Amino acid sequence: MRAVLGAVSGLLAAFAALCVAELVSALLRPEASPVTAVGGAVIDRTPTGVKDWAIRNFGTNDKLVLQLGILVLLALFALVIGALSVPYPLLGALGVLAFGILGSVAAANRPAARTTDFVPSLVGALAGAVLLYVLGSLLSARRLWPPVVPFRRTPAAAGTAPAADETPAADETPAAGETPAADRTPAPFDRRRFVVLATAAAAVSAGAGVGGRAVNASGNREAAAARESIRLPRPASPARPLPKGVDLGVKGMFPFVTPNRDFYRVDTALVVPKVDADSWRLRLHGKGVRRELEIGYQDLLRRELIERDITLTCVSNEVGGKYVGTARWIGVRLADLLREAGVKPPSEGGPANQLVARSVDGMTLGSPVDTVMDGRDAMLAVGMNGEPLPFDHGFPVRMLVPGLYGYVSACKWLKELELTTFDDFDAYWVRKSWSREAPIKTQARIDTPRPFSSPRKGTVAVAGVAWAQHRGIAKVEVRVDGGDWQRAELATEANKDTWRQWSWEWPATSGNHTLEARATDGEGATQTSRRQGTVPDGATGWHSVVVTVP
Ligand SMILES: Nc1nc2c(c(=O)[nH]1)N[C@H]1C(S)=C(S)[C@@H](COP(=O)(O)O)O[C@H]1N2
Ligand SMILES: [Mo]
Repeated sequence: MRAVLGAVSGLLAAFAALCVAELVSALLRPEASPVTAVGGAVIDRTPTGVKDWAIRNFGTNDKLVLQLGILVLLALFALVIGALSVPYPLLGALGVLAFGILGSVAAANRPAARTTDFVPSLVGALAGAVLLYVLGSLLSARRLWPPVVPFRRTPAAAGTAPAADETPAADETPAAGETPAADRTPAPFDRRRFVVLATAAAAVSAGAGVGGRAVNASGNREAAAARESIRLPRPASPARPLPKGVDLGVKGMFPFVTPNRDFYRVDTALVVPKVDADSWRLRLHGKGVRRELEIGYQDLLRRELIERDITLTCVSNEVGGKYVGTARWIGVRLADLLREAGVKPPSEGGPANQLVARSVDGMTLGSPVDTVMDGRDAMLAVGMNGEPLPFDHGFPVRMLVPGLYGYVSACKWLKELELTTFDDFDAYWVRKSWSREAPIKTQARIDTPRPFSSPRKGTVAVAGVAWAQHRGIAKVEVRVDGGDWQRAELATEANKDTWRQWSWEWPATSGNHTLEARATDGEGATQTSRRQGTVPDGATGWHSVVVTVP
């Protein structure tokens, strides 16, 4: 019974620790809360294979799954140290502290950590440790500390009075005021006191937790209001209006332009950074920079803005996957900024071949300088589909380089650009066994019919999208059950940096059928049939879909 109550006390102590830490981190910095910090540390240390698997299987929910996992482990640990706290209250308290120190160390070692980031976990753990010590002592029917003036000076009591809480022998120490028990049953504990204390602690903790949430929510509301008050200027170089035929309008297809709320999200941020645009600064420096730049958000908006339709793709996108989307972006031409700083690409004799983008959350992404400056619409984007960048997609400023996978180009929450070499610096994902350079691979995806669906006999529209950013799509072919390749109809091309819809009319006959699609890019290269996983530089192979026609 006491062990069970002890375990409950452990849970309560963990809850108290988390709630107090939540409040403290809300006041200091939301990213420094223990679960976020430990989660971030886990993400950074997760083997690439596992991370890639998680991204593929849990999608944007991978972070939720991770945080729930951490909470479950924490709860198990809390149950154990709680049970231990009954004979050994000090041990329980030390257990809570140890966990708090883990959180502190994790928070202090995050890439973009501030010096005070260790505080929330530590303060939370102290609160939890004191609580477990007190509850454990109550359950052990033991004095919290040796009385200053002993109640009685009987020889027996004097011998055991300084009841060292950590010695198990003290278990038999009678509580104050009781006569030493002759039998070996543990002294009764004060149930009422335990219940009152536990309830009060739970209530105070919940209050702290709710308070922390409220502080966070009000911070988020302010950030959202600040973002909503921004008016983006009209771009000097607007996007070409979308030709009528970019959307084939086939049922079951995704729209040509991906709405912001449906745009895939891939990043390592457990707490989305809420950057204040007014105080945001971008620093540009490094090898071959003749004039270092430091500019603010309004400086960027005052520059000549370009508007472009660009399809972004994640290297973790499996064949047939959904980590790809198209948006109309507004931003500043990156090459102009680099030229202003006196940067020359290696092809013109410049010393730096890698442009490293650094985010406010400590992420680093490296792009080839030659690619960024070869005339394509590489940009520092401020707008996405007619609004300032959403927080999830990098507000206030992110980088985009058409034709490169996101992990080597699309830094969100950007704060620094550094010119260096690939020999001198490995960016975050490169250290995790992804390739240094990663142009997007040509892919065709079948969006309709859906896998394992049962389309009706007769004419069935087989349709989807294909992409080969900056090379363009020249041809898409479909085949049924390994037969001859059939040329699909292509939608009008918006530009060669965007995906292109395609469709083919299939005279479907009864039975099980395998549909396959392959694309040929604007340079005449047809995508390979060789199946390769996403690591190290993007998946290859033909997308295939199996259907049953009744
Ligand atoms: N700061 C930061 N920027 C980042 C990432 C990240 O983890 N942190 N992930 C990159 C990856 S892998 C991709 S595919 C794109 C995804 O951009 P999106 O979430 O806006 O679709 O952002 C890139 N930029
Ligand atoms: Mo990615």
